[in-house]
Amino acid sequence: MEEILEQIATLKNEISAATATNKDEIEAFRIKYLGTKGIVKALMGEMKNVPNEQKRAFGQTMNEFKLLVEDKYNSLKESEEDLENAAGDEDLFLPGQQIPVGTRHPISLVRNRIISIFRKLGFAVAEGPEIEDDWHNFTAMNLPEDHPARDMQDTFYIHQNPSWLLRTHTSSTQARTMEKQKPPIRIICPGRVYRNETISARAHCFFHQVEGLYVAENVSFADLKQTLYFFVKEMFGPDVKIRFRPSYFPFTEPSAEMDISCLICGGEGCNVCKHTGWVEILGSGMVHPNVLENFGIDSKKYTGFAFGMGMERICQLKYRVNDLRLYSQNDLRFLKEFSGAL
Ligand code: 2NL
Repeated sequence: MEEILEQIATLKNEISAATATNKDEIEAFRIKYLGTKGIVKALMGEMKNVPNEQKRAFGQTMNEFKLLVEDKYNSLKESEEDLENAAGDEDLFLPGQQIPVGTRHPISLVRNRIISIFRKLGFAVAEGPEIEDDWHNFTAMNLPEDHPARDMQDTFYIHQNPSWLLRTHTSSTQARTMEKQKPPIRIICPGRVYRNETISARAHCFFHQVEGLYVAENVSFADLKQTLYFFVKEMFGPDVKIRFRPSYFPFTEPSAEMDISCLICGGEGCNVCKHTGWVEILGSGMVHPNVLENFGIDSKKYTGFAFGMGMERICQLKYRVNDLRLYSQNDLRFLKEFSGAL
């Protein structure tokens, strides 16, 4: 009897320590302990050799031992099933389904680039409404009602209230800044503007403009030239050349248009520059004293320069887009062309 009890104690330790990593090992455990020729059966068979007065105690020990073996067997089976489920057809470590990411619109690419270039020079970004009143869009910009230059900027009027219109340039946003803020003012205004035009490859009823404004004491035309020269070198590379041609805008005096050397032919002459070696990229000038005075800015004390450019034009030169309509047709073949662009 003593011997068997010792044997059972050893077996108990063995069973507690037992492990199984697959079905075969679990089955081997079952056969070894619970099988018809297994240890539990064999020990039970010892009952006949146990003296009568100890049979009861031995029976109890054997029942406990059998329960222990069965518990262990069940827990081995459970942990194996857990493992199997985790490694089943739901592999949580597989990569997810790829979500296709879009590309940035070329106008957005150009706008972001322009903003980051002017930010280096201390220009803040100002934004304003696309629906404007006559004052901010025209009159305050030195374009009185009967001014012939208004014809060039014919736009769309709001039916219910014709004193509201769709802005023709982002000057209106610069106007709103001058209303609120005293000089020094150094801002750029990117945004969508509208014109009443028949849609073609070279004209559209809306486009995207960036205007810039710098008003402070002693701002000169030299500042204007240096600022814009810095801009085109950052935008188009260090070898680009610039030239200014006299021009006319009601809101600037003097006014000038700026050309850059043709990037396609390097100045040799090609179709893009119409064999002149130069392409126009923006309009600019010194802010007209009337415009400053319209906002209570003393034009004797302060001067300023301003400029305006079409982002579509910059985009056309940078990415060779030759039809304005492409920008708003949402043709994926066109948009995907810009997936690698910066
Ligand atoms: C162009 C030309 C220009 C301005 C815009 C401006 C703004 C204020 C005062 C004076 Cl607040 N001028 N803006 C000046 C010259 C040209 O735009 O070709 N835009 C697409």
